Amino acid sequence: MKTLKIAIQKSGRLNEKSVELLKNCGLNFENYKSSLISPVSNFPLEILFLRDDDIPEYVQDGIADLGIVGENVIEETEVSVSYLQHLGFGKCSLKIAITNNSDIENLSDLGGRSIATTYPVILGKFLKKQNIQADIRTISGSVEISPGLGLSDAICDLVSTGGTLKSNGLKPFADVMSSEAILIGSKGSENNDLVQELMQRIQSVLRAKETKYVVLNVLKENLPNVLALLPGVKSPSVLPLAEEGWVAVHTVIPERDFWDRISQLKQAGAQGIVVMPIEKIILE
Ligand code: PRT
Ligand code: ZN
Repeated sequence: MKTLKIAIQKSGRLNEKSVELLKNCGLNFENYKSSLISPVSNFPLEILFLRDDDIPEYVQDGIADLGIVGENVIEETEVSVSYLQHLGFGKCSLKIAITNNSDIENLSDLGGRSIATTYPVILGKFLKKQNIQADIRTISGSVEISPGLGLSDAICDLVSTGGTLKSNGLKPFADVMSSEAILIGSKGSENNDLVQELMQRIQSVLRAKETKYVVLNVLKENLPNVLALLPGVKSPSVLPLAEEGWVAVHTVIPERDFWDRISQLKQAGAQGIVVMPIEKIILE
């Protein structure tokens, strides 16, 4: 079977999480910082370490079968690739920001103004949709300093914590797109058996991340109230305890409403609650 190639960022914000995800999929490889290609010893896969901007085209052209990159980069490069899986890291949003003392109040006020960005394609489409004619100034970096230097009236840049905007006297004004890291594939790659195997592994790691394993003890008479609060993969397991009248319940609960669920369980009579991380959840 042909060896697959997956392109990930060589260094930068997505590198560490991309490497961690692939390692959690059970793939053995060296995270060489100095080389471009790293072979995986226990799966027919090679890892290409690239600048993130180059990944979409490598995947589009089939030089790499798969890639991990921010959605913002894919949209900006307008490549034709398959979106295979959102990966839940590298989350940020592309926003238009204005100076704290700007007179811009409505989107239409951007008409005739200049906006500095490294995302002219995405911004251009956004403004066109809103029927706004603004002057897009494409620059290659440090977008946030351009209003202060008098180079533009506004900027359009990625924001995660908002700290960079704040420290440059800027405030968010409009959301253009939200983004996270995504697994992309060359067109048709989703039909490849090895790609499917890798995607299943990735999905089992992502599912496990979103879920916690919980063990708790409860008096039999309170069991119905506790069970009413629990989803489980299929359904919770209930096991008798050595102490008469008590049972242990084993289940998984979603990370997102974790703390609410735990306090509800305590109110329903759950005791000795133990919470554990899950490595993988394989459904089929
Ligand atoms: O060297 P290479 O070309 O590979 O990397 P790069 O420098 O172009 O990209 P990199 O590593 O900075 O970002 C890679 C990807 O991470 C981006 O394409 C996004 O998908 C994602 N990402 C998530 C971010 C951010 N969060 C982010 N905050 N990319 C950039 N930023 C920058 C932003 O441009 C601004 O300068 O961080 C600053 C704002 O951050 P806050 O926290 O102050 O709001
Ligand atoms: Zn880049």
